Amino acid sequence: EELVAQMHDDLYDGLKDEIVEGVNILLERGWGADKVLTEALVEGMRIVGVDFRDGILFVPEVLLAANAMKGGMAILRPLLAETGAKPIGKMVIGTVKGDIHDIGKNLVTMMMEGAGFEVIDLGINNSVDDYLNALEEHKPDILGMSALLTTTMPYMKVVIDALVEKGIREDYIVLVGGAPLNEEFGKAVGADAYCRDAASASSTGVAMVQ
Ligand code: B1M
Repeated sequence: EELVAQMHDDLYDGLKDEIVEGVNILLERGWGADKVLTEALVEGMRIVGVDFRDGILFVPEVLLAANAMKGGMAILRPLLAETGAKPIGKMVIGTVKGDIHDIGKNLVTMMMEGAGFEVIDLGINNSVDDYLNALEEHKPDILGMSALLTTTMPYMKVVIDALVEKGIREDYIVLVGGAPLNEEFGKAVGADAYCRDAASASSTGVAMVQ
């Protein structure tokens, strides 16, 4: 599809208006919201990530790409969340302390909402106290944590250890995710599950609240 290739370029160039337009055109052509998300936006951001890693793109450019991606996600969000059903559970989610990456977390939020969860999104840079306060206030079934940096992912263990220490670890299903994590890490920090992507987060969440 020519338009999808064009959108990868537009995302790379941080062109928000073009991304918004591209998303709308694909939807008009009958594409499902999840297909637009995966093939046009997530794939485009993957390409950006490769060149960021290789020093071809820098933070300002990647910020523009992220901003363009968010413009597209804003259109898809209500479509993905369109279930109309009663909530099947509640989730508190946030990116851990020291980490400001939020695109993946936002996708997880969208997919969880689409699967019928009520989601309380704490945003980025959350301390142990931020998580604890939110758990106390919202009493969710699931706590979700996101980390995109190898330097911030160990903080997930700090949070889980705090839950254990307070004797409330078993009150919640703890799901973790983010590009640098893996199954083994999830086990090592004491999470209930590691989620490779937003789709597996929602299917794991659905399976675990039942
Ligand atoms: Co950052 N950054 N970044 N960055 N950035 C990465 C993560 C990096 C891998 C790039 C690279 O070098 N290749 C690298 C980390 C290296 C490492 O730790 N080993 C990196 C770096 C180094 C940095 C800075 C330190 C750069 C600098 O300042 N020199 C800095 C750190 C800032 C900080 O956090 N303190 C930084 C900054 C930024 C921007 C601000 C420019 C921007 C973020 C904008 C934003 O989020 N609002 C940015 C971006 C965009 C990226 C890349 C290019 C893309 C991340 C992304 O959005 N991916 C990224 C490269 C990469 O990951 N390949 C990179 C798309 C998203 C859909 O995927 O987030 O993986 P992802 O989420 C997936 C799954 O992981 C999973 O589901 C999602 C959807 O399928 N998932 C979960 C995620 N969270 C989950 C939680 C769950 C479940 C599943 O809970 C249940």
